[in-house]
Amino acid sequence: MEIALPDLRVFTFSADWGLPTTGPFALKLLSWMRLAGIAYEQVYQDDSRKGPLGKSPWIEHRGRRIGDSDVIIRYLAGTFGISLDDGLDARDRAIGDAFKTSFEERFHQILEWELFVHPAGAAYIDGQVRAKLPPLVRGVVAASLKRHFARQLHARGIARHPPATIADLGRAQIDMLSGFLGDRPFLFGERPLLPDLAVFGQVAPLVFWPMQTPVAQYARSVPNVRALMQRIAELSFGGPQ
Ligand SMILES: N[C@@H](CCC(=O)N[C@@H](CS)C(=O)NCC(=O)O)C(=O)O
Repeated sequence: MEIALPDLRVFTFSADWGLPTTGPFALKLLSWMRLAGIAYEQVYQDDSRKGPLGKSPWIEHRGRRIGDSDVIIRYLAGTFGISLDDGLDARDRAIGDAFKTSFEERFHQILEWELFVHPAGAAYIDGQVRAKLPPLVRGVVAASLKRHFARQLHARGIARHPPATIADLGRAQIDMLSGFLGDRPFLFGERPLLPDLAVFGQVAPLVFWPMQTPVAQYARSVPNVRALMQRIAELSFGGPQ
């Protein structure tokens, strides 16, 4: 059953790579809403500074603006009576949460490094800026974006490593995911839970973007990881478009 919520607007980065948004946390949020049967209007906003926390995604609902994908999910679950109880026992729930945090905190840094710092990713971002902005401001915006993310990734830690170490760390997380998943369709069995969607948000962009960056190439080459991304994209959005 779909709950009619015409007044729920979700602000995300634009769509690309066959996905409804390029934003990893927004991708988790959108797929969670789809699977929960929550109707929403998606609004593209590529400037995360406009959000209440200065990060993407955020929502507007009945006059409230709420940032942070997890806070939004709790708010929507509470407001519309959707249970967040995934039926897991305490041990599996802890494992699921560790997966979610590992991918949203560490792997996210690797994703951003491949997207904003690796030459193939940086060329993509440059192309986006060129396509969307008038010639006069392109150069300034591209340079300031690059500076912003280089600083942020240095502060978060990942950019202090040489590229080969970053690629090793990323591949190790993909191996961990693949090893735990084995031949099951989802992390904990027959249906995707929030940890699956969190991992999907962080890994699907690399699997589906066309740039030949090292961790993306590796993630695509691991059959059960690639299949997990395909499966969740299919269930949530009818497949990568
Ligand atoms: N904990 C936040 C993280 C959101 C986040 O880091 N968003 C990134 C995009 S993936 C962002 O807006 N980055 C822009 C910036 O840091 O300037 C959530 O779950 O929504």
